[in-house]
Amino acid sequence: MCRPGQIHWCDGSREEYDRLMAAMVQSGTAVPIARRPNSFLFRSDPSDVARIEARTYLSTIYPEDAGPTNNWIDPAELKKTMTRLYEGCMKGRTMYVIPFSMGPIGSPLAKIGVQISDSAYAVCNMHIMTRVGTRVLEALGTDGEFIPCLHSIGAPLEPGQHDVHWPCAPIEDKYISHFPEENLIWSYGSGYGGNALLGKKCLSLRIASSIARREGWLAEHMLILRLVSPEGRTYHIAGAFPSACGKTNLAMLRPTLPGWTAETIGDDICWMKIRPDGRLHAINPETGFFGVAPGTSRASNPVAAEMLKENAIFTNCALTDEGDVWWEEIDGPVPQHLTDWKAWDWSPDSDEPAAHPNARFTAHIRQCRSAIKDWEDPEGVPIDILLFGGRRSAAVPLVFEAFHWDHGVFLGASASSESTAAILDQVARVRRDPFAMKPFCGYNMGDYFRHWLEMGDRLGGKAPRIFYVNWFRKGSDGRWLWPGFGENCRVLKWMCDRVDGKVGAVETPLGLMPSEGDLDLSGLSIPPADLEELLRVDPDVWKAEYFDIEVFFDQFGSHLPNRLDAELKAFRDRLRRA
Ligand code: OXD
Ligand code: MN
Repeated sequence: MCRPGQIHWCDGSREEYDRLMAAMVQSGTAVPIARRPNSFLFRSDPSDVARIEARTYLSTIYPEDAGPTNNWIDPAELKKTMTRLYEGCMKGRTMYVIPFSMGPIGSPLAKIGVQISDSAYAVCNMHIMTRVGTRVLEALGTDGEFIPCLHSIGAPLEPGQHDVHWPCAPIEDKYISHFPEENLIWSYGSGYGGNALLGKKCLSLRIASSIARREGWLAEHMLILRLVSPEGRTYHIAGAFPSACGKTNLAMLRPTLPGWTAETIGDDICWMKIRPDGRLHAINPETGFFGVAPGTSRASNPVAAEMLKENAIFTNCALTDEGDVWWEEIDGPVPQHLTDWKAWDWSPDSDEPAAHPNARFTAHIRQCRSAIKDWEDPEGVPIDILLFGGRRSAAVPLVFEAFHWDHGVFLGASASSESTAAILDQVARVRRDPFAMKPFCGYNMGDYFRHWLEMGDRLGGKAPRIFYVNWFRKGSDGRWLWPGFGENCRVLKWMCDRVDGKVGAVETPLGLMPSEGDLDLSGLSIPPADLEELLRVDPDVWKAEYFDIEVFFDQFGSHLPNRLDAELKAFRDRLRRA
């Protein structure tokens, strides 16, 4: 169907990576970064800079199975449209066959995929983000199960036709399609990130969440972190936050409290299964980080800054005259001249940022100084604490704990975050992003809530405790009230103390909050008024939130579990009494 010029079976070797990179440097697609050994910059087409939710589809026989938060097209119709696009789409290009494993090869939690792609950029990124190559084929054998992933950038090359530096299809021809009833992924027209690295959002979240529902486990948009107390007690934390809310920074946390340490397990995706000990165990199915570059610095994330010194891929970052990558809020003074992500001259007077706001880095987990040693451990880690949250400049306090599992599911289901508007001074818009899974849930979100409730029933007394956090509350003067980053360990410590029954809590309409003095603020000079505001619950503001949640839940109709409706009513009653 795709009619490629040639076919290349990926063996996953270093030599293969180097050869593909060298060819992309030669063709002008990749720019070597002089200041960072074995690192390369890619500049995408301006139409192809992010995941495109409007062109992402969940194609099930019945629209109800995709639910109101997904774009639905009938599978027969979608396949017909896409088959027409795929006809001859790889003409003049190489078809790469990429066998890959999400999760350690052979782990009871792992899943194998085979991606077919005409993008060498996708192959190199997959090398970093997943386990690629011959050893995966060996594990698959002749009768193993795999998830087929078809990807084309949608830009055939006719003989003699000049190639562009980032070929892709126009927006209206881009399709990122999922057929969960067949465990099948078809992506067409985009070479960027989650649209092209099909192991990530497409397989590990959308398809995996639908498999997980059938098989009784969880595939989540969560970071995974190990926290170790000064006494050597280990806590494992998994946290769901929408994109660009600090998951990578939290995953690479450097605790400021003396004696506490943290280790990184994953920054984006978490697969959790109930193991024979009755607890929820988690693995990170990925092997690398595809992180947002702007905002990353030695101050905000020293671990990431060090991780990116070599062997990294950069996409849509700016370039300095000295031959280094640059992005907004990186360390040091702003250079007087840069080459921006579109390869144009840039100066501090320019109206637009030098790096695209969704510019990315790709780096392997073995380069991450804080990564756990046993990141290949097939058994995963037992989760003690689950976090939900988002970016909210008002209303939502720093931290509160769910009263019980069903309430925790309610907190996840009603989670919200602000997307700061592109236009300055426009009021930030709040969007409900349940479990940070709105763009990634592979089935009806109402059924997803039910699945979470049922997982709680199975876990019983061994269920992790659930907390909600907001690092982003601002004062009336627009200042961040909480220092964030490494100081977030103080909030996590309170959670650990709650798990161990060491501290009490105050009951509020939202949940259980720290009693005065229970948050360890030693060595931190935070004005008492700021702390008060950080933990304030305003019942009037929350009445408006309540109505917003009610409207949001309404769209799920009969798919909304009664138990979640009961939690909503209990919340209303608590607000009435407040
Ligand atoms: C995202 C990502 O957009 O991880 O969530 O890339
Ligand atoms: Mn993500």
